[in-house]
Amino acid sequence: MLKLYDSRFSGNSWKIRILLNQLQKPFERHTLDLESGETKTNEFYKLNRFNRIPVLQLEDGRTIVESAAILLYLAEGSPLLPEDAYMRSQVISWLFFEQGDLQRSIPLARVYHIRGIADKMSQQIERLHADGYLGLEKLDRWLTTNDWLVGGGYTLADLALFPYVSLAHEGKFDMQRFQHINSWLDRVRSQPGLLGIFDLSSYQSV
Ligand SMILES: N[C@@H](CCC(=O)N[C@@H](CS)C(=O)NCC(=O)O)C(=O)O
Repeated sequence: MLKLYDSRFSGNSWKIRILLNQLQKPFERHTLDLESGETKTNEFYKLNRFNRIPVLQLEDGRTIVESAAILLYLAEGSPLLPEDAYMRSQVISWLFFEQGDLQRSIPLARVYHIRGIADKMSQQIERLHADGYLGLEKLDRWLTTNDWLVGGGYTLADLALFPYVSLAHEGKFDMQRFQHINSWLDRVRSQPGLLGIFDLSSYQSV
């Protein structure tokens, strides 16, 4: 059976659980505690050379690291990842955008607030907000004329951007500014099998 190494609050891991649930693939969930350093061990290094989650371990023991790579692997052959090379490239470009333009700013601002160290980190948070807003503005602009990120319906691109964009308010991003993003988030939330971050997948065995 597939094994997913994740943590409770991780948006990157949430992406993978949504996809596994939507594809109805059973998996074993191994939830690690990041604050106590469970990803920093030599043992965990054998699973992920970057010492972080999420990690997907295949039945034969091989691992896939980086959430975008895991999503692409799992979605292969499903309607969420177009077969047509051009349409597929459009999905992949959003995955790169998520990693390059949203991935540091939103998760870090959120983590500082969740861990109660936002006051101490206020200067860093200001910079993260400035950076994150640039990405969110680009996304909102696209959504003024498009209901979905690629083509006429929900794809892996929407799934990949949904977790951290929907969590941005936890990093005190003012999401009231982005009405097109908010409508898109509602459309994504209404997709079958879209789990909440703390929901348990019905396809999970442990
Ligand atoms: N680019 C990576 C980022 C993964 C990442 O930042 N993981 C975080 C949790 S969401 C983590 O393991 N942090 C612990 C650490 O880096 O020590 C991905 O998309 O999978």
